[in-house]
Amino acid sequence: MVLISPVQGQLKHGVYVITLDNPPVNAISISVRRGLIFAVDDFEQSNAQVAVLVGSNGTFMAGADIHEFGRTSDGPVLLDVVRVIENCKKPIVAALQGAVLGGGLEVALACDARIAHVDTVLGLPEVSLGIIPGAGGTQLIPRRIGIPRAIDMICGMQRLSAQEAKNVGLVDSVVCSDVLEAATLFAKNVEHKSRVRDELVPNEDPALIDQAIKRYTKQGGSRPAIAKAIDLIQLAAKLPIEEGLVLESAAFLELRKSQEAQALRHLFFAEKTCKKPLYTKEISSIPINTVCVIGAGTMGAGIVICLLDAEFSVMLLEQNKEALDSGEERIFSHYQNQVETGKLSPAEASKCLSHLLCSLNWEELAKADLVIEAVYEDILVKQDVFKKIDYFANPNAILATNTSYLSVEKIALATTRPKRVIGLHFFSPANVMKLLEIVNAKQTGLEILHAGIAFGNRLNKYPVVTKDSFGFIGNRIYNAYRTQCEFMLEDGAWPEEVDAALVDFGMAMGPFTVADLSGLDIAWRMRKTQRRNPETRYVDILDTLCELGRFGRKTSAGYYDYTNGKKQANTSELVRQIIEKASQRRGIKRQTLSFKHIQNRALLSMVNEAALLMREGVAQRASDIDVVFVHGYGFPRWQGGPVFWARQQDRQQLQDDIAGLAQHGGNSFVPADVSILFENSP
Ligand code: 3H9
Repeated sequence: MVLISPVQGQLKHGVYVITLDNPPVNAISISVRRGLIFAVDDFEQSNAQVAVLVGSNGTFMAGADIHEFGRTSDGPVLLDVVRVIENCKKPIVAALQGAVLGGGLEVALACDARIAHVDTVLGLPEVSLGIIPGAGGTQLIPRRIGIPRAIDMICGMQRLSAQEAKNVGLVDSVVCSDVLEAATLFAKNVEHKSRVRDELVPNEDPALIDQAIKRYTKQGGSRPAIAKAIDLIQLAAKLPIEEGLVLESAAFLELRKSQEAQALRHLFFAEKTCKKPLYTKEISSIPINTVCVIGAGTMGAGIVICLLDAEFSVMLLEQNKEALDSGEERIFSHYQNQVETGKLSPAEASKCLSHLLCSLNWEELAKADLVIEAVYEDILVKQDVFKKIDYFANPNAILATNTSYLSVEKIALATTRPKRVIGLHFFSPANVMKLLEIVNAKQTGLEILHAGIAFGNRLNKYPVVTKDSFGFIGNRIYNAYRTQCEFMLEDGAWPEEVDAALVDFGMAMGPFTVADLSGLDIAWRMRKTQRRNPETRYVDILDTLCELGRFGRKTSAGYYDYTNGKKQANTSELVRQIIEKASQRRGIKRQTLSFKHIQNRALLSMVNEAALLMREGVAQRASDIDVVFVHGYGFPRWQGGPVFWARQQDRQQLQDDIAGLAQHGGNSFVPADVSILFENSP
């Protein structure tokens, strides 16, 4: 027996079994690469005629070790491992289960055959990390499945089930039994080498190739990794494999060090980190099976849908029948649409809906383990509802408010059990948006906080913990950003210029398009409840628009005008006059602002607020802020989030620029010490 950590080679009944054990997901780190090369060499020298390669921990290999991408390492690269397996004189069979991703799939393709357990997931998700497959993926995959499918798999980051992989020819056999045993049995009948690299790329209809390319290059959305992958996949049909591999390897190394790839890696780890509680204490978990949502508006209905999708038993409760019926209608039509568009089968949709009870009877509340209030955003209304919840709910239930900025503490104090009250801030549409802010109010018990995080994980959302502070993490920073954008209107920019500059940076939408979409009246109402410091620079353009009944898209007029629901590209003469008058009142001589100027001020305002709330302990980790902005506010993923952006700037320059921002913000602007964003890692 030869022991190589973390790769072990062992002769079993005449078959050489290579086992990889690198928990948790068998990432292919440097020691794995060395171990695999050593094991294949040992196999060649052994009496065995065939080998099986298998992973421990219920998984094959989740790909290259992403931690290593930012470091330089000597020693063999993954392509060396692939070549060693391909050039081994004796056949090697891959026994696949769990994750066969990225480099894991490339290693599997280097083997002579692939036997997959039915639970296997195969894919090449590299472009989600701003890179391309770097150990043969772009050259081997098209040889097996053709160019159009290879483009879909690599650029579309498709993850195939074992059966789907078998159907397209990536896998030889699918088993429900022990995959090592099945692969060993299979291996005993394999007599000679059968390398994917020796196959020819099948001839394909050029129209199909063009269509596949268009699917990933439309609307200028083609990121560099996607464009590069498309080139290389097409070259697979034109170049000898060795030439293709050299080009692929060079492109992989180049992309790996790009800022975009660094940003995407940062988010990969930030997204994993936010799912974990920061405290170390062992906390027993509170089971949540039945959830009651109060309020059948857009938000309530969206929350119900995401709960049904996650297989909770759900009650939707309302005070009035009309509202309940319309919420129920919304939920039913969502599932009907899912069936019509083929996203769910009729049986799956019926199964989800069978777990829903809509009721006007508050006594039903007693059955819920978790109650989520999603009513009108008004502290008095919410406090009233919480008094009622407190009366009807089970004493052990967790009580949650979906407020987006109100004090959870004040809401909790309306009950006799503030310890069991938490904020669960969903983002609209709640069944689509992946962010969930978990508001840890002053009295919230640790076990309730823990249950909130576990609940977010079960919903497959990013559960970011935030302190109970006005606007929490997201709306607080967004407010600073939006305020700065309003300053820029007074300073000389039109709404469409600010929007275009920020879309150019990569934001999903500009702030004034967003404001029109969400309704200006909501911000107007909130502003009226806030006490204003006379020293503060206050832009009243939004108030004037609202006084004219221009509430945004829903009234066909806001910052923009809408004709038959279609937004006009430029703001109207009327809106321009309102903006010009606002500039005059402040004595500002309007100036043209460049895209760069607009982008910088908008980003600096976010960074400044991020640093302030880190100091106040509103966010637990700086990387959580990036998760919030990417998943809740349309911040471009490839820019990594406001904190990642800040970390790419020269620290002193950033600090100076923030001091400069004060000149636009008036006396109330608080410049932050940004060092906390650099120190606090992640
Ligand atoms: C690549 O392969 C490039 C090659 O083509 C070329 C090379 C030359 N590396 O998600 P989970 C960690 S690029 C390092 O919570 P799940 C993860 O951080 C790579 N670590 O579990 C977490 O750590 P922690 C292409 C990794 O069961 C822990 O594993 N591959 C890696 O929900 C558990 O993760 C990918 O992009 C990794 N590759 O899902 C695969 N993967 O506990 C990305 C995971 O400390 N990974 N970790 O927070 C995934 O899709 C999911 O993690 C997976 C498991 C499905 C595997």
